[in-house]
Amino acid sequence: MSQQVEQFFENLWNDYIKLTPSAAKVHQVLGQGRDIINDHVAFRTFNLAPVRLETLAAHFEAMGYKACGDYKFEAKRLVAKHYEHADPTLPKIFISELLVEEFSPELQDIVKQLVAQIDPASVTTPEFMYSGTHWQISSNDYERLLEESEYAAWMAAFGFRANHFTVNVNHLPDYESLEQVNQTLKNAGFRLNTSGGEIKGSPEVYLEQSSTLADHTAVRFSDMEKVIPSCFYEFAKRYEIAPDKLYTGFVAASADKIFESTDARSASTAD
Ligand code: OOG
Ligand code: NI
Repeated sequence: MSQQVEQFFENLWNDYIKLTPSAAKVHQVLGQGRDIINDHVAFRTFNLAPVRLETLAAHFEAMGYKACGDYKFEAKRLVAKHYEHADPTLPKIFISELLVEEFSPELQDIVKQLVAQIDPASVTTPEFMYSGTHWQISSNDYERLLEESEYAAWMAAFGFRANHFTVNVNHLPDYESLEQVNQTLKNAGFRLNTSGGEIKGSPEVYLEQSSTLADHTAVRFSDMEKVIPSCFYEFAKRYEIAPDKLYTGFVAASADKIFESTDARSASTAD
């Protein structure tokens, strides 16, 4: 892996753990000081120029990543793609984007005003992927977005950065199953996302996933500070689709529930 790519992922990680202090603790609890291999990193965006999924993906394509899978989330009004690299030590990349035109005129207005404040030149450098917000937003507008789309509200508060990293459980030396990983995390005091069950997916779909509920962090809105859910950590175990060949895709039905890890409301429901 080139030094530039290595530096990119280090900067991305450092930005992520600033908002997600529990991620460092996850590494300590599961890795006991050893290196952790990440299965993937996920990003979010809006389907508006200059920050469309394809534009952001170009940074990864320049690093040698190739587009591999397409996903659609009807209820959340999102689409996503995943990207893979020939170097197996590099994480897969999952990028989703909100279909802004499918929401109310009010949501569209708020989101368009945010995106209009981005300097298009800033999007052309890879640093954009951990540049955060490029705008001011009031707590009222945040609440207004939250009513319609938790995803839109998260984007408005946190902008462009890793939404989560994902521990590759196949590479964790001390764990055979995702249940064991979950139990260790719960014993250490972490709260898991229970939407769709603690474990999403199964060996039959070649992928099992779980995630923590997002940390909470203080965000400065234009009128006040508010403590809201930031980023989370995910855990993925992959199964063979052929001898010695692990499944490398994602599972839309499971991903649909993973999105809810940043939803403060999912902390109190157990469906
Ligand atoms: C992405 C949720 C989906 C996965 O691994 O299926 C996902 C997000 O919350 O932005 O990460
Ligand atoms: Ni994920």
